[in-house]
Amino acid sequence: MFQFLKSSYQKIKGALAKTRQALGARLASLFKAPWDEATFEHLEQILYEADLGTVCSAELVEEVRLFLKKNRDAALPDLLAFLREEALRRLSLPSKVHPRTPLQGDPLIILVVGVNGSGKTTSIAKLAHAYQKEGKKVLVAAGDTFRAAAIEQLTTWAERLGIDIVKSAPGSDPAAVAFDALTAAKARGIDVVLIDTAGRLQNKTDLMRELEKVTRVMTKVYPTAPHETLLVLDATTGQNAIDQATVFHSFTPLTGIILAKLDGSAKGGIVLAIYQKLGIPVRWVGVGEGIDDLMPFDATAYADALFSE
Ligand SMILES: Nc1nc2c(ncn2[C@@H]2O[C@H](COP(=O)(O)OP(=O)(O)OP(=O)(O)O)[C@@H](O)[C@H]2O)c(=O)[nH]1
Ligand SMILES: [Mg+2]
Repeated sequence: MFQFLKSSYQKIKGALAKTRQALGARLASLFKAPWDEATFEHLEQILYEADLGTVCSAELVEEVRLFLKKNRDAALPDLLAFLREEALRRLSLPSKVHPRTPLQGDPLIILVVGVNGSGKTTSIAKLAHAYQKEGKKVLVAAGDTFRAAAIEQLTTWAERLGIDIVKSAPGSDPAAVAFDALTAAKARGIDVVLIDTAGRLQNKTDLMRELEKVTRVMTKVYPTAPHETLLVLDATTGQNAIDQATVFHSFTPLTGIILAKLDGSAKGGIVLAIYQKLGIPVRWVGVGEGIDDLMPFDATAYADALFSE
């Protein structure tokens, strides 16, 4: 797997700084007076506003209630430690989705989907770079045939990284591009194929159906493809991210999430909300616009970064 950079923990911590600051200061304010019913309501509101979702926020409040009953002298550091443990416990529950393993000798094929502007193309470039650093031969496919600029954007990244790209004319069928990319991967002995797609709103059914076709066509070249379907979510989106994940998952079964733009968000709690609701893990987090600003998701680092002073 990937070599964990020593700085990765610091980067995640940095990216969650806004969420942590918002949470930490507000959680501290709960200890200004003895806890009563209003304090618990306030706690629920704080968790909800960090995007932990209604169910997760309400459950955590009940757990904190029990914790404080048993630990009457608990102070802020104790509450934070408890919430950290609880977040980690939730993220350690078994995932409901499973990436497929490529057959012996086949490349790893990753389809990347998401709404407009969520960070798909940038995340593909970052992922390509990460795999490249592992010594893998990477090919990207410009499956966003919707706009000429989208093809150019991926071409620029491919040139900069010195990796193969398969593309077609603007307006052509994205399924055909995916098919060509897999055929090229087979011929060229590629290790990892990353397929970009056009941004689409989850309520546009025909565009969602197009994704079904893209995945169907892939199986003609590699029966087990795609091995991974990653949904890119913009961490600043809020609770609509849950709806996006639900609908995309129903059209193209997801194996994981790339949470982009965590650096600009005070709503890092969405990771917990999505895992609670759908059991789909965040696999990568985007922490900036640079090529190295993508980190493998680490639940311990995340829980630590979310709930600390
Ligand atoms: N700060 C920050 N910016 C990011 C991150 N990921 C992507 N971006 C920026 O978000 C903007 C949109 O990124 P794209 O990768 O083009 O998004 P996309 O999903 O491919 O967009 P469409 O193809 O138009 O649907 C760009 O300006 C990126 O630099 C991130 O992790 N952090
Ligand atoms: Mg794009």
